[in-house]
Amino acid sequence: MSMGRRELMQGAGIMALSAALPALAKAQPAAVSTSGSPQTAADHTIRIGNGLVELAPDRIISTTTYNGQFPGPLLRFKEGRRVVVDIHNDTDTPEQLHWHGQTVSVDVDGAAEEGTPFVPAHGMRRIAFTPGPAGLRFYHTHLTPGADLSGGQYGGQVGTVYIEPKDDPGRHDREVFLMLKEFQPALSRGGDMAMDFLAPATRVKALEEAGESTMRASLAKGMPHGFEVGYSLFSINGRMLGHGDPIRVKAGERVLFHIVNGSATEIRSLALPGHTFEVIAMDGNPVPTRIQVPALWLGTAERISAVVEMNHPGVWVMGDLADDDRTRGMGVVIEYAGKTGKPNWIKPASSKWDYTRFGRSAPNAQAPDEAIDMTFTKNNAANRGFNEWRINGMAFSMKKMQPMFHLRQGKRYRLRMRNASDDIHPVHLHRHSFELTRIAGKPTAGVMKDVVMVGGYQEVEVDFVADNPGRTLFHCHQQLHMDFGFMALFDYA
Ligand SMILES: [Cu+2]
Repeated sequence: MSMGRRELMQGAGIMALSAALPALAKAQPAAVSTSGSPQTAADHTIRIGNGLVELAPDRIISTTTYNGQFPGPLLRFKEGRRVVVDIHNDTDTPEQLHWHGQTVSVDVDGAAEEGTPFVPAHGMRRIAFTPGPAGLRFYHTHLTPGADLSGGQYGGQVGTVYIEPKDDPGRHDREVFLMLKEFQPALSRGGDMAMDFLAPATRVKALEEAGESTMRASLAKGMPHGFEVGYSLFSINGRMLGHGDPIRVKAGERVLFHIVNGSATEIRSLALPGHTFEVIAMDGNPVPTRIQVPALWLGTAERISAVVEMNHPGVWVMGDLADDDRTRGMGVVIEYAGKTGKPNWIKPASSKWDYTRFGRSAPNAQAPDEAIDMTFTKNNAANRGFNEWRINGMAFSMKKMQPMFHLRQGKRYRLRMRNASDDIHPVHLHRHSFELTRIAGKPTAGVMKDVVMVGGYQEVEVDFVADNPGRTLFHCHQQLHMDFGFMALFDYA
């Protein structure tokens, strides 16, 4: 999936031609559901259906995909230029395709909880929208499979979106897109995910005491630990380490990596021995402070755009810090021109992941109009052996789908999130971007995101402006948490 500048320019030329077509489509309503095909051509066509993913020659899995491939096709949009997308659903299950990180309308966002119509089974929907904001976004299914680990984002319905800015400066030599994704999920009791990489590490005593005593009470009643999900196969761009083409680089090149954590449930890390990452954007949005880091950390659905200066010739493994996951596929080979041999992995010096280092330390001048408090709690093994998750004491009901929070258009809100569990929750707000304002007690400003990891027994504060009317879903992006209660709806008064 790597592309040189010249190929990119050709791609842009094709887009310019196809951009003439939507003029015909403009007379149509924003979205139509139909079992037939519309008369005019769409800019992009996505077909949801079964496909084979060859992770390695002896590791071929059958799963639901976009256009029969994994990852789904890379969709390149131009900021502000309207696109028409046909979504065909060749499966027996009504589907939702979510445009993650884009400020689109409820009608196209792709979340049943907000009221987006389903793409009917064996039917299609044509949607039209104006892409934005610029940068790295992605698209994925938005069903809640619950205990069915063949559904939702456990399968292959994930693809990258790149929205080119109106004025693309293009200072890097080339771009490489990386999709991190596990396959073959299975239920387990208790996980082994890294938990100690977030900084600051400050925990809130009251949250810890509440969470620990609730857990102790549950175990004392004889309850087992709630189910977790683990995986046996790991991949980057649909290939296990050693089974895809290496990324071929030249000494002195500056390569811009666009990395998407397409996992249903896992937090991922990524390092390239002997090199550092200059993080230029998070969740597609340029960061105020570009710093060099030895390793990247991405919660589910987080994205990072980072430049690596290729200044350490050799053949290297770029991969996850977790040895188990990397050796089972979570890596890709970086090969310098003229270098041969077995790819090398060297464990980098340990580092912490601190969102505030990418921000401004000066507090934001804009005070919020209103604050919304949220406390996250875990009800151990309470729902058929699965943990039930609650926001302010409420597990989301898919039957009622009632908004919990009411917004007024134009107001700036501060979400004060308190995590009374020991899990890290990568929480996501649909159709809006938020600004990080406080991470585990440390003030920050200027980092705009749509997913943020809230550490175990920690507090995180983010601000957002209610500037995109309609129902808006907030949820933990860990599929198992989301499906078992960790969702809430905002609506506009
Ligand atoms: Cu969660």
